[in-house]
Amino acid sequence: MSQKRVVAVHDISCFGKCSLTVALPILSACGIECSVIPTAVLSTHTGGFTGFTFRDLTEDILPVASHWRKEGITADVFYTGYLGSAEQTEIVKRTIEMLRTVESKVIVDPAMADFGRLYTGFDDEFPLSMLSLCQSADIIVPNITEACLLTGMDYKEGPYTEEYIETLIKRTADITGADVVLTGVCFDENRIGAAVYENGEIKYALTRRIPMFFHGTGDVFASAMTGALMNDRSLLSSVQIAANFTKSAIERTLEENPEREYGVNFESVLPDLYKVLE
Ligand code: PXL
Repeated sequence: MSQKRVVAVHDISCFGKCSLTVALPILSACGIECSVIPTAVLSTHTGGFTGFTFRDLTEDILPVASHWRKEGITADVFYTGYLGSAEQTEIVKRTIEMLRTVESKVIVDPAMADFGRLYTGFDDEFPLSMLSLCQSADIIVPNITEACLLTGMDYKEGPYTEEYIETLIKRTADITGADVVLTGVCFDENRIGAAVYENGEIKYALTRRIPMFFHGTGDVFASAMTGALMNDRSLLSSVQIAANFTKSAIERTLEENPEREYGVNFESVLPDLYKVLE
C-alpha cells in the first residue's frame, strides 16, 4: 500500500507550538506524508502574547492550488485548522474543491475560540464563515466554545451534564452534516476527553484530567486523531489514541517547567504514538 498524504492547511506560528509546527511532526511520526498550505505566518500564536506579527498569506493559497492541480497533486485527507480571516475560509473551501478526489476526506478543526470567547483578531461574523467550511467537511473537531458558536447554543463551563453535551453535539452534527468530535468534554473533575457523534450514535473517549491549561493542545489532539485515522483506525479508536497522547504530552510538560504560553512537550511522547500505530 502506498504512503498516504495529508494536506494540512493552518498558519505557521513561528514560536509557541501549535498549528503547522505541531501538525507536521505528529503526522510524520504517524508515517503520513504531510504537505502544507500555510495560511499566515505569525511571530507567535495569538493566545497570551501581545505585539505578534501577522503576515496574511491569503493571496498565495489559490495560486498554490492552481499549480498543484496542474501537477496532478491531490491528497487522501485535507485537514484545516486556524484560518486568518473570513475570506480565507471561502478560499480554502475552493482550494479543497479544486484538489480533492471523490475519495478524499476533509477534516476541519474550526480553531477560532476557547473558554467562551473568540481568539484575538476574529469578529462576531467569523463563526458563520467557519460554519460554511464545516458544512463541506466529513469530520469536524470543535471544542465546546466552537460548537456553541457554530450552533448558537449558550456556552457553559464544565463539568457538564450528559444532556448538555448530547444536545450540543447533535445540533452541531445537524447544522454541519459532518461527524463531530467534540473536545473538552468532562462530566466530573477527574476525567476529560471527547464525545464522538457518528451514524446517529454518541460515544465517549475520556482520559485522566490534569487541571491545567496549555496552549496548542487542540492542535496536538486533532493532528494525532488525523494520523490515527489515516492508519485505518476507527474514529472512536483514533479519538482515544489522540486523547491519551495529548494527556501524556501534558503530563510530560508538567514534570518539567510548565510555561503556559509555550505549548506542550509532545515531542518526548511521539515514540509512544508511533508504537501505538505500528
Ligand atoms: O492553536 C490554535 C491557534 C492556532 N494558530 C494561532 C492561534 C491559535 C490559538 O490561539 O492564535 C495563530
